[in-house]
Order: sequence, then structure tokens, then C-alpha cells
Amino acid sequence: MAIIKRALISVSDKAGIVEFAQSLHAFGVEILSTGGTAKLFRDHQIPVIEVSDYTGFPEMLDGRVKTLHPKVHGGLLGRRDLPEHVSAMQEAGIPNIDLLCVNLYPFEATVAKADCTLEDAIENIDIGGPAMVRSAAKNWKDVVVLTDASQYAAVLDEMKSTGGATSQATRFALSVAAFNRISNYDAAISDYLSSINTDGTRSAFPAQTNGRFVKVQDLRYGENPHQQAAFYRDLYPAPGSLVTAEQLQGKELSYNNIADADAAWECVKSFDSGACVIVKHANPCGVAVGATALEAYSKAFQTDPTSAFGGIIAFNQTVDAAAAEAVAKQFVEVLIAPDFTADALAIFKAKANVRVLKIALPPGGSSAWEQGRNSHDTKRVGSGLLIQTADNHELSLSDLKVVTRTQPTPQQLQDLLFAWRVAKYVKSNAIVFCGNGMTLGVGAGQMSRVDSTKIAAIKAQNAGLSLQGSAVASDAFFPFRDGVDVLAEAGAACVIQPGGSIRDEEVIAAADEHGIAMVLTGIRHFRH
Ligand code: 93A
Repeated sequence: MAIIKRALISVSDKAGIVEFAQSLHAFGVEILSTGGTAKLFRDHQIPVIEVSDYTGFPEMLDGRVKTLHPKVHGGLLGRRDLPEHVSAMQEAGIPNIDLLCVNLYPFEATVAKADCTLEDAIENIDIGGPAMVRSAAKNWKDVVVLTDASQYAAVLDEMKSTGGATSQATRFALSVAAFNRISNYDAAISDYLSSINTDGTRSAFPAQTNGRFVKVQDLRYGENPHQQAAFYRDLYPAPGSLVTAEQLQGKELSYNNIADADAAWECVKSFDSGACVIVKHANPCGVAVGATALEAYSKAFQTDPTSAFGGIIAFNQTVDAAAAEAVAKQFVEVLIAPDFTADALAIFKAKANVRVLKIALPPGGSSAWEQGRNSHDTKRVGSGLLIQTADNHELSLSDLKVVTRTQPTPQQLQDLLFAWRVAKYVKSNAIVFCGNGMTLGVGAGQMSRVDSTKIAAIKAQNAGLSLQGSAVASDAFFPFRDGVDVLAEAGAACVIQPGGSIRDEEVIAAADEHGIAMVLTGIRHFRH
């Protein structure tokens, strides 16, 4: 095993680097460094040779050229197992560099700032760092390359157990991590530059986009057993998103579990008060708010007990023993909550198959990021990709326009807002009957709005729920009056919808005829 004799350290993020260099020095490793890093080491009495002294070539062009020198790249790239390489290096006076530790100019953090100028961005494109990383990573059989502070401890541990060397497996893994890092870095540069419009403004949709995803896990199969699948997460996931979940128990998540869990979690997360959402086949089949987790669950379950069988259940509050006991009475595929009491977890221990996911709610704040909202929404089509800004619209009371003679009561307005919130998470055409802080009937995914309305009413009837005096939300406008006729016959007292149909007048007249209140949002929530 080759002992590490010489290291080059050049880092922008200096966290942990002093301790790392001290340890390397203790192993007798000679350390080469660029200006800022070398100064830090000198300040800590760590012996260091400046790269400029080492190459005999000063840093120049405001640091743009620091390490781009044959003595650096030859030292990293020369093969130790090829006699021609060894002799060529000897002739040129190029010693081996056995370890490279580099982290790059903070390009991603720079362009994440709202006031970042093109000039700031350009100055933060690291050239020499990635060049060295590529050289070292290519020569992984002989060179160990570190590109992140999280890697320091493991390399030192291995050096300790081997007397100053590293294993092939470690060097290969670090080489892969290094190329991943460079690829992500270049993708960030490409994404940013591709988003700069000719007038200098920045577009939300770059001319080229480089999806960057990290594998979370292989899945046993895809949507169907004959399909293979894996689960990937965004390189930088939003806080509070499903991919940040910790699985506390249960069978491995399946492809469909993940899709449904995301639908349930996104919906329940959107409520300010304690709520419970039960999802089947990506649609909520029961949503309710309640003073306790148990109350929210019991109400949500009542909407459609048949569909709730084998459902995905999400809470936005701690699940306690009372709620856990109620949930455990049913067949549950996945249970999600920000937290569980010890008693609640003990109840699920007896149900080993139930997948229990704990996800921290986003920290809360004014930015979309703090609220854990996805900034973009994507959908694959054949060999293409549709990208849109996420449907993050929040409706408030003051946005509502009453268009009927009948005015909604304050309680009805609250019910309508609740119904509207749920409708946003139901596949179009979506019709949602609600009352008393719970869904009463959900019509989802039909090709005609009137059919969704009929189905929602039938489902309420099947569940033994009365729609008398209920509030209804429609995710998009009623193209004809027939949908309004159906919901009025079913007993609805008020309805919320975007409006904007060429037959709005006919639709509003129908509501007036039935004596129900209608409010318009001016906003649509298609979900396909
Ligand atoms: O300006 S560079 O693109 N040109 C170089 O030759 C070069 N060599 C190292 N950037 C270069 N670096 C980067 O400097 C490293 O990737 C690291 O991020 C940074 C460390 O500089 P300092 O040691 O002066 O703080």
C-alpha cells in the first residue's frame, strides 16, 4: 500500500481544514497550499509550502492562475505503475502528489443570492480547482481526492489503521464523488448562464436545464411488478419535502407508496391547523381538520371508509396513542407525521408492515424555500420535460367575489376555503363537498365535470353522509349549468369555483335558481 507523502490542499470553505492538515502533518505528509489556505496553516503553525514557491511561478491574474502548472497536474496525473511516466516525471523534476483536498469557489451559494450580478457569478467560477480534481480523480488508482469536509474523518481513520495509506475502494469511491461534484458544479454554472436573458435579466427557465438528482434507493419494482424503478431526490431538496423523511419502521417503500405519500404530505402540509389527509391512488379520499390528531383522523376516515382501506395517511401534527390506536384498527400502507409519541410508536411496533415516516415540517418563514415549497413542478412527456413554477397560490377571504343573490355566511366562507384547499390536491376534474371541517364527498379525475360532481355525491351517499347545507369546490369553472344542478340537488348550499366560463351567466343564474351562494376565485387549480 502506498503511503501518502505529499498533499495539495486548496479550499474555499475552510471548515475543518486546520484539523485535517494537522493530522496529515502528524503522519509526516508534506503539505502544499494556495495563498489563503497556506496563510491559515501558517497561522496555526502547520508547516506548508506555497504552490507558487513549489512551482516557481507566482499566482497571477487576481488568482485566476494559481495551480494551473505542469508540476501540479503532472504530480497528480503521472502513473506510478508505468516506467515511462515515472522517468518522464523524474526528468521534468515533477514529484508525486498523493492526496488532493479541494473545495471549489462557492458558485452555487453566490448565484443563490437575489442580488448576484453576472460579474459576481463569473468571478466565482472555479477553473483551477476542478482541473486539479479531475486530474486526481482520473488517477484514483494512485491519488486520493477529497472534495468535501464530510470526507476528512474517514480518510484519516483509514490512514491511522494502515500507517498512512488509503485503500483502492476508498480512492475509487472518492473519485466517483469528485466527478459527481464537478458535474454538479458545471451543471450549476450551465443552468445559471443559460438563464441569463439577452437584456441581462434572469429567467426562471434556462435555455438548457441540467437535472441533478441523487439516488435515494433502488425500488423493488415500479408502478407495476414488471417495471424496474429507483427513487431519486433533488440535489438540494426543499426542507420538509417527502425526500427528507426518516422511515421509522415498516416494509420498504414502493414506487406507488412514494407517489401517494407525496400527495398526502403536500396536501396536509398546506393546512395551518391540525389536519389529517388520507390518500388513495394519488387522490385525497378523506381530509379533515380537528383539535386532536384523533379527531382529524376520525373525520377524514368517515368521508370514504371503503377507499381509505390500504390508504396513505398523513398528519401535520404529532400522532399520539389515541390517534395511533384508531389508525391501527385499519389496514394502512404508509403513515406520515412530523412526530410520534413513544406510546404511538409502540402501538405500530405490533404492526411491523406499516411504513411509518417522520418528516420535519418546514421551518416556516416568508420565502418559498423556508415554507418547504417546491419552486418548480416537472412532468415527463415522452422524451421531453414540462416545467412550470409550482402551484403555490394561496387564496384568502378578500380574494373571493360573491356573484349570487344569496350571500354565504361566515361559516360557509370558511367551509368554502377548506373545500378549495382540498380541491387543489385532487386530480382534475375535481369536485369536493365539505362541511364541518371535513370532506363529505370527493369526485376526482373524471373527464367531465358533471360526472365528477355525480361521483362525489354518490360517494357521500355511500358513506352515509348528508350533503344538506354542504360547501362545494370545483377546481375549474363549470362549462355548463348541469354541474351546478347536480350539486344543488345533492343538497349543497354554497359553491366556490374560478369563474371565467363563457356561460358564467347561465351558471350563476342556475345557482340563484337553486338559492345557493356562489363565490368566484379568479384562480384555477388544475392538477393532471
Ligand atoms: O482562480 S482559479 O480558477 N485558478 C486556479 O488556478 C486555482 N487553483 C485553486 N481557482 C483556483 N483554486 C481554488 O482556490 C480552489 O478550488 C479553492 O476553492 C480556492 C482556494 O484558494 P485560497 O487557498 O487562496 O483560499
